[in-house]
Amino acid sequence: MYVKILVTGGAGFIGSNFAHLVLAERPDAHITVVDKLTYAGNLASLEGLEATGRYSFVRGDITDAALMDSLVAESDAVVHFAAESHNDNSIADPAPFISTNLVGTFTLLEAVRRHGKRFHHISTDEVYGDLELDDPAKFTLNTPYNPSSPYSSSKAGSDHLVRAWVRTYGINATISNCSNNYGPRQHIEKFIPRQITNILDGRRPKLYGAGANVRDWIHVDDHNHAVLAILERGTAGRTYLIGADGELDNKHVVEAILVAMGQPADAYDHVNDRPGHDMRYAIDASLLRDELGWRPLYSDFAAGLEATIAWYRDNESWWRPLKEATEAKYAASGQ
Ligand code: NAD
Ligand code: TDX
Repeated sequence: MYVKILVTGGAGFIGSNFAHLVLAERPDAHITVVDKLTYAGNLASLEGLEATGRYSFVRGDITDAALMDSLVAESDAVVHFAAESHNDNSIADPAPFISTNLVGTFTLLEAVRRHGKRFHHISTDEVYGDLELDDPAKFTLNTPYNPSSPYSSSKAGSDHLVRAWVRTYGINATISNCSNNYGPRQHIEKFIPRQITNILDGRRPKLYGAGANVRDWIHVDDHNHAVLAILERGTAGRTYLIGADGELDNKHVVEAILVAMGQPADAYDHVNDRPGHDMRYAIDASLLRDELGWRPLYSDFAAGLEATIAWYRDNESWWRPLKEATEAKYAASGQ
């Protein structure tokens, strides 16, 4: 159990859900969120946490070494979510991905090394590249790193930095590589919330290419319960893969969203494909299940999707200010 937890990137999708979950489920925990509030950060995602009396927010950049040094010094553990997270943005402009994902992670590692604190690094299954559609294999801890995009290569580099700091300096760190998350408070540039808010806004969903690409979907709360289990009970130096056996192709997902929202299943547009688009991701999470006893609570994707649709329907004030700019950016690349 760690009392004072520093959450980097806590105004983003997964980090904000982590802050809500930890403060609800760990009555002794105090969370400090540090976040730069880029286009992806949203203070509205942290509403309600001040009332706990166990939450504070610092606006700051993880590449700011002096700030990270003082925040890490005051904490018992760091859970590092902050990143530039969107593949399409990394293709248009890789520079912030190098700064935040690589230099930012390095900056935190140096502070953790100086102060001897527990560190958990949040990463992605995309570091492994992709699998063929007809391949029965899933990603395991033995799969070689083979990232495809500027985003996934910057995350792969950050994983290597963490492992090197464990081996060379003996820091107390763990890594998790998770598959695609869905749920409330996800930026509407991402696939599922983009399509839900398109339909709510009277626009047609947009499918890249033929839509045969497969993603291994997991609810954000299942991801965060796994992160908490690793933080509290994981073995120092180890990497854990997180996934909930949720493989679906994009065409299936867009059709499921349309049907759940009372539209014809084919009321979507095919748009330009993503350059270098990974075909399939699939996670073997057996270490997490066997060593830590983790199990997903959301085993029914259709039910989790319904709840996510309801959240966007009920929280238009959260996403409405983002919609025009997000769609204008996609329109410029024919997506
Ligand atoms: P997000 O884009 O929603 O949130 C990222 C947050 O980091 C934002 O609040 C942003 O303001 C903040 N940030 C960005 N640059 C910063 C900087 N230099 N200093 C401080 N804060 C900064 O991302 P997300 O989807 O919540 O992803 C969180 C983490 O989980 C990332 O590390 C990502 O690689 C990883 N991940 C995401 C998924 C997914 O499906 N979304 C899956 C696996 C792993
Ligand atoms: O409008 C769209 N239409 C579409 O067909 C969008 C935005 C996406 N797609 C496709 C591309 C992917 O095959 O849907 C799939 C999911 O796309 P994203 O939501 O952009 O996610 P992905 O690129 O798979 O990466 C996500 O999961 C792994 C997160 O954004 C990463 O941060 C995480 O590491």
